[in-house]
Parts: sequence; C-alpha cells; structure tokens
Amino acid sequence: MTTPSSIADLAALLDQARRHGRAIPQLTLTNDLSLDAAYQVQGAGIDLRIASGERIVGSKLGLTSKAKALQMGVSDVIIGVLTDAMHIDDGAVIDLGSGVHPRIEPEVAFRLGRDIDPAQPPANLRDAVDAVAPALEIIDSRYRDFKFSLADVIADNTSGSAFVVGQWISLAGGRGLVLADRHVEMSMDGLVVESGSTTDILGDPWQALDDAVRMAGRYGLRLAAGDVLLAGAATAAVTFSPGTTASATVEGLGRVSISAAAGAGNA
Ligand code: OOG
Ligand code: MG
Repeated sequence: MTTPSSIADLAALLDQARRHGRAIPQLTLTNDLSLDAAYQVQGAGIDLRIASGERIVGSKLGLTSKAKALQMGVSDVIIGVLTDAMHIDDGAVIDLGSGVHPRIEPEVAFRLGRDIDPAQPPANLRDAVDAVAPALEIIDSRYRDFKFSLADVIADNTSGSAFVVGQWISLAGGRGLVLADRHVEMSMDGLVVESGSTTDILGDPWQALDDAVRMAGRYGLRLAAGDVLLAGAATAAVTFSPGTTASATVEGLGRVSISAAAGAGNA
C-alpha cells in the first residue's frame, strides 16, 4: 500500500506523462500498488483534470474482450473515467501530437437515461440505458512500450485518451434490443484491420452494464443521466498513426469514424 501523499505524487507523474506525451516506467516497478490504491491514483488524476477545467462525461470498461486481455497480458475487467476533453465528434480530425503511442479499438457505447445508484440499482438495469451506438476508443498508455500490470493500467485511467461515438440509436420502446452476436469491423483507410463480434465483449455487451455498476460502486465512480459508458473493445487495438482514418462498424448499429491529422510526430 502506498501512503496518501505518494498517491498524489503518482497521479501527478502520470498526468505529466499524459500532457507532455512522454512515456514513464511502470509504477509497480518501484511501488507496491494494490488495486484499491491504483483506483485512488486514478481518482486523484481525474481530480487534476477537473481542477484544470474538465468535466466527467462517463466511464469505460476495459479488458472485457479475451483478445484484448491476451494482447495486454492482464485478465480482469477494469473501469476508467471519460471527460469532456476526451470526447471527439464522429468524423472529426484529431491531432495525435501529444500522444505517446496511440492505438484505436472498436467499441459499443451506452448512454444512461437516468442516474444509477450502485447501492440501489434499478431492478432492470437496462431501463437506465436510453441509447446505444457504435464507438471507437483511442487508448494511449503512459507507460513505456505500452506494457503494464493491472494496477498500473488502472492508475493510468485504463489508458483512456479519447473516444468517438456514432449516431445514437434510441432504445425508447425497444429495450429488448439484442446486442450480442453482431459482427464488428474496424478499418484503417478503408482496409479491414480487425474483425470480431460483440459477443467478444463479455459474452454480451449488456453484461458490461452489470459490471460497470458493480465496479462503480466498489471504486466510487459515478453513473449519471446523460453519461456515456463504453462497454469495452470487441477486438485487439491497432496503432493509430497520423494521416490515417479509422472507422468501425457494428452490425445493425452503424458506423463511426475518426481521422488523425497528418504530420504529428509520435514516439
Ligand atoms: C487498457 C484499456 C483497455 C478495452 O476496451 O479493453 C480498454 C489497454 O489496453 O491499454 O479500453
Ligand atoms: Mg476500450
């Protein structure tokens, strides 16, 4: 366990790495970091972002797909926070200039129609979701070589960097919408680079909602009306390079895309 002051120091270290796009060694190489302490570092990092004017707009689950867990060598679901500064419009061009080594992955997004109190969740959690959409998440580990332990990646806000949501599909009157077993494809400049199925997200993306409520309750994250919840990647992530356009389609849900501005150098 680390002391409260070192939690603030670790959060500051990660925050600087993020802002300057400079990778740092894994915290767990020199710190004995429990998962609880790692979530405290994450929370302290989010507090720094709020202090600099950002707003929380949602949360994200990670390592919900076996392909992702294998790719990263870790094996437990994790949760992180989304802020307004991380939100990118569908079809927009972003500057990866301050990224360390950005990657991109296809996701399913939920939008909450009401607050969820994890201590007293609604009997049918799906009632709290008012829309779903295809999404892309840009992840960017602040650790060297994109290598980390579970505690490291939790402290690093689960590698959260940016996210793009496609057109929302309202669930009004249709909450039985089946989300499992939908084909997912991610393309780079029009060429398919990853494909999979929404079943790869915990067996069914709806399961992410249960897990998010459990994890949010345990680690004190909020689930508020209007918040976005990223259910987790359906495939492994791929490098997102300047001058390329990434797009994802989720069968029956539509398409979402984002371009990286040309010319930015990345480590
Ligand atoms: C951790 C973030 C994982 C997902 O959807 O599985 C994640 C990482 O792979 O760096 O966002
Ligand atoms: Mg993700």
